[in-house]
Amino acid sequence: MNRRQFVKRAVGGSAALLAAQAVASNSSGLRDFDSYVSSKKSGWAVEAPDVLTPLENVTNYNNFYEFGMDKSDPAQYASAMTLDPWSIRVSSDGGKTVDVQFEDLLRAMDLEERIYRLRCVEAWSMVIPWLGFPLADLIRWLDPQENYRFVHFQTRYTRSEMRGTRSFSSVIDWPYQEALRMDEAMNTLSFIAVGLYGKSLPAQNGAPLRLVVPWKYGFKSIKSIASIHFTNRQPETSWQAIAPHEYGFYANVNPEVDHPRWSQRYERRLPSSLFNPNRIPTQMFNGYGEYVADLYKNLNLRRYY
Ligand SMILES: Nc1nc2c(c(=O)[nH]1)N[C@H]1C(S)=C(S)[C@@H](COP(=O)(O)O)O[C@H]1N2
Ligand SMILES: [Mo]
Repeated sequence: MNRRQFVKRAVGGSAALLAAQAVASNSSGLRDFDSYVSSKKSGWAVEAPDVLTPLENVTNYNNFYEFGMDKSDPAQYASAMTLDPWSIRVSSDGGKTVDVQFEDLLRAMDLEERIYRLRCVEAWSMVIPWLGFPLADLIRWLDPQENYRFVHFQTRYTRSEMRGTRSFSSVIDWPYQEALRMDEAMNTLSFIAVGLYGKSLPAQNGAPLRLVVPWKYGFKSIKSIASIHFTNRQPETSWQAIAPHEYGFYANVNPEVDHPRWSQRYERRLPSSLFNPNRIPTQMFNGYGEYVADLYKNLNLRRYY
């Protein structure tokens, strides 16, 4: 199937999307109205319930430094990226290297929709209906021959198409890279998105495929993946390499551990404005502790932020 057809097949027109919105609006019933009222009493302007962030915000307020550092740069410039053909180089310590075509990978996966909160380390957040498949399914399909401890991802790096990588103010040693411990990668929440809002991924959101790790700060959710490497050594990750005292390898959302330059206790749920800041309390593990807290039961989360 070509890329535009696959989404239609996967979600059966817009029915699945409507169902997804129903799920989201169910959670904005009485309970959230109560929290809205109590938040007013405690002095907050507005407390936003988990409703889907409008497509407009999801696709126009982005971090994708390959295309520039302003939030509007990716929407303006990411379409310069050649998406077709797209292959992913898959390798492992001591193993062989293969190039997988995106279409072949897609054909092998069953697509599903997942609505996740996305919490950026900069303290804004969104709620996004992704389309994709569990990272665990992809790893099983790729079939690394040993039990490696980490999986390492790199973003496509085409300097000629990525104006942000040519900029003098760019701080990242390209390509952008991220990694997960293997048990994190195999967790049921770790997801590879190939679409959002029922359509294939817009370039600015990391087309044609990107990671989504909803209990970690957004920078772990690496976009436009061009390579996957299985390894036993903890890989270097882009933000940790730039400022290790500010950004850790784990990067679990944690209201108790502040960024050295700002608090992580609250977040701005988009869309927000000066008069309607939508400031809400940040939840431990971004609210996904039930699924992921076990992964860290032997880890000091202050030390391993
Ligand atoms: N390759 C790459 N991936 C990236 C980034 C980036 O600059 N380059 N930014 C990260 C950050 S900081 C966030 S918050 C999310 C934003 O995803 P979104 O723009 O789809 O909301 O992408 C992450 N993935
Ligand atoms: Mo981020």
